[in-house]
Amino acid sequence: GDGEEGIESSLSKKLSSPKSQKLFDIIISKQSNLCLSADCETWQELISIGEVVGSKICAMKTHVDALSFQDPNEIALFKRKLAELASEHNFVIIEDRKFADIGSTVMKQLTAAPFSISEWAHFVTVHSIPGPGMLKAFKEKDKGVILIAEMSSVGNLPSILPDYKKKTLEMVEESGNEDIVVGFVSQSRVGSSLGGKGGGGSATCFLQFTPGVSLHSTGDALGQQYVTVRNAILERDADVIIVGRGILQQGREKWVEAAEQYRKEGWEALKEKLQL
Ligand code: 6AU
Repeated sequence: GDGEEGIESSLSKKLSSPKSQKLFDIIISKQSNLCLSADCETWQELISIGEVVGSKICAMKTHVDALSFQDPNEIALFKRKLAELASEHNFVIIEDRKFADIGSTVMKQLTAAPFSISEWAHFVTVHSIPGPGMLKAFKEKDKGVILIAEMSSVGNLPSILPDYKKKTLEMVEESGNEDIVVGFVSQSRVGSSLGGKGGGGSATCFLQFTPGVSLHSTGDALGQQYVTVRNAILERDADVIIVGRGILQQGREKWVEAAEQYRKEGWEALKEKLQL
């Protein structure tokens, strides 16, 4: 509607690709920059939570190889139901596969049965370690790429190594792959900010996806570190917050309530940051 267009045109920055623009449009129209990290034990549970919180999220992130399936028929059913949910509730599916190999191998991992990731995921996460050649595989399959520039866990090498983040950005720009790179998983800004601070008005911007967000915890026993929703968006410059256990661990009866809390806080902070 008119309201949405008003908000979009008030964004003076240009997004990297039609794919990031599509996600941004969903964020504006659903007033949600919440990506649910649906790290469930079974595919049935993942579909249940999608049904319950689908209206509150702009994206759902999966780890398909961490879900229990009894047989290939269940995988086929899962893929169909997930695609139906995404189209019914208008959210993007991100498979968090963290590809990290040469293009030829990545291509097989992206397409091979039974998961056939390229059939149902809109975006996939990818490590920058192998260099720009592998990006062609994702371009060929028309998948949006979210590159890992920095991680949330204690001692992660991307955060420690000098210039890792900068080189990850340069890799995209110098290889001319802006059009398939939707953004970065990061704990701080990579390139120009979509928000008021930093970056020129006409610069191309990537979306920043920030995991390690919780309103209930500061970390786990295996190295995860959390910041609050407002901290992630206003201090670290996240555009999309990725939340898993912060919602999932509230229990089935509280999934909606918890998702609504993260959506509301996230949206308020995003409006503040972007001065919408
Ligand atoms: O909210 P949590 O801690 O339950 O889940 C966080 C989710 C998990 C991780 O695999 C993922 O976010 N993640 C990533 C991603 C998205 O690539 C990067 C990172 O640095 N930290 C992180 O937790 O599914």
